[in-house]
Amino acid sequence: MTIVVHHLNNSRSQRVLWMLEELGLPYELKRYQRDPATMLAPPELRAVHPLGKSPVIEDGGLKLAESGAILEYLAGRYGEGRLAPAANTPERLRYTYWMHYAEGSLMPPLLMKLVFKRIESGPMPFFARPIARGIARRVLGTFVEPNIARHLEFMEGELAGRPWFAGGEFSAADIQMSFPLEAAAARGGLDRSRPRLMDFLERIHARPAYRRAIEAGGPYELLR
Ligand SMILES: N[C@@H](CCC(=O)N[C@@H](CS)C(=O)NCC(=O)O)C(=O)O
Repeated sequence: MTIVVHHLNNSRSQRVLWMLEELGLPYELKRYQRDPATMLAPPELRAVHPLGKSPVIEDGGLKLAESGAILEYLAGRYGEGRLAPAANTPERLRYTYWMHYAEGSLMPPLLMKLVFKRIESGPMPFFARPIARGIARRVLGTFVEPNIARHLEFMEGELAGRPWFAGGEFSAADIQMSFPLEAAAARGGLDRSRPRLMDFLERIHARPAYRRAIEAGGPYELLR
C-alpha cells in the first residue's frame, strides 16, 4: 500500500517527504498550494483534517497529522532500526527531546517573529501605523528576538558534543529539527556566528534523500 502525503507547498510536509526518501518508501503526493496573499492553506485541506494544515499522511486505513508524530510513526513502522536510536538509551531520550522541542519550543518564537514582522510592515490605516509598529517592535525586541537568540545559543552548544541532535548517528530527530533551523536561517537571525548549526544545515542539504525530497515536493523557500 502506497503512503499518501497531503503536501502543502513550501511547508513542514517537506520533512515527511525527506523521511520517506531516507527510508526508500514509495509515496503518492496530493498537492495543495498556499494562497499567495495570505500564505494560508487552501480550504480543501480541511476536508482531509479538521485543522486544515499540512502534513497529513494516509497509510492504509490510518490518517495521521502532526509532523513529529508522522516521523515517529514511519520510523517505528518501517524503519527496521533505521533513523531512531534503540529504546532506553541516552540517544533515544535525546531523540524524543528534540522531536518535541522542534515544534513545542523552537517554532513558537519563530512564528511570532513572522507574525510581528508582518504587523510592522503590513498594510493598515495610516493613523494606526505608528502605534502598531511601536507595539510590534517592542514585542520583537524585548521578547521574541532575545528568546530566539537564547535558543540558537543553546542548540549551538548542544552540537558541540555530537554531530547530530540525538548523538553520533543521523536520525529522524534531525529531520524534525531541520524546518525550524531553516526558518531560523531565513528569518530568525541564524548565521555564520553559529558555525555548528550552519554546518548542520549544510550537511543535511547535501544528503541525497533531502535533495530527492525537494525535487518531489517542489520549490522550497521559507518565508522571511
Ligand atoms: N505542529 C504542526 C504544524 C502544522 C502547520 O502549521 N503546518 C503549516 C505548514 S508549515 C500549515 O499547514 N499552514 C497553513 C495554514 O495554517 O493555513 C506540525 O508540525 O505538523
